[in-house]
Amino acid sequence: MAYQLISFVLCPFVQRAVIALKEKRVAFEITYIDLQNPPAWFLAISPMGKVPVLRVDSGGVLFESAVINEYLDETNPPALHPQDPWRRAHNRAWIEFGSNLIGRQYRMLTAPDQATLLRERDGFLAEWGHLEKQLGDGPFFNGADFSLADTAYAPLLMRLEIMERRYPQQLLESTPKIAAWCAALLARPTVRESVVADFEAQFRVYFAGQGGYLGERLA
Ligand SMILES: N[C@@H](CCC(=O)N[C@@H](CS)C(=O)NCC(=O)O)C(=O)O
Repeated sequence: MAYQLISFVLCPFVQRAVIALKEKRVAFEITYIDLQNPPAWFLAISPMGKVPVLRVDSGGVLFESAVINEYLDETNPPALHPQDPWRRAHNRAWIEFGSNLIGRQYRMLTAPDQATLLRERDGFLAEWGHLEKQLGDGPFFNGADFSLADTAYAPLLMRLEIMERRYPQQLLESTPKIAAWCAALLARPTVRESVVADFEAQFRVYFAGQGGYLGERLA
């Protein structure tokens, strides 16, 4: 099975699929597009105009990161979703929660002024508290086994680590389990190799260019 993953270089949702493919040691080709100026061929196959898009060798196309990862998981070993149906449903719910947090992180990065940033930060921390309560002894979301839930949160935590290092906002101080989880995820080779070599530099330049209060302070 040959896969083509269509990506924007900084997209956290595409990164979820990259990590899953690397965990499964499946070969794939990645094609980067400029989301500000998407090519016509991409708009023709992406009904919502968003990445990720996964194209399989039959010509079929999938979109939505959670759906793509479920498909990859069902068709390539090792299984990364828990076997237990309740636990699997629980993980799906928290993957969706992680997608909302990615949205909030983006709004923090692009908040036009400090007051807006602080409001977004408070909202982020309130949601963060719910997540902290879901974690056990680690090192991963479900304990010892790396899972699709980890692929879903690693991109968020990778960006958060950069934000905290460049402009500390105490985003990890009150959630020690998330902090330990973040360290475990960022140490994992498939996570480290899921972005381009100069990811941090590109991330900082991109958000500085958006003109937000925090984005400009990451530069
Ligand atoms: N729910 C989608 C979100 C994907 C998404 O928002 N991708 C962004 C880039 S990170 C995008 O393509 N944005 C372009 C647009 O909204 O026009 C998923 O999980 O795949």
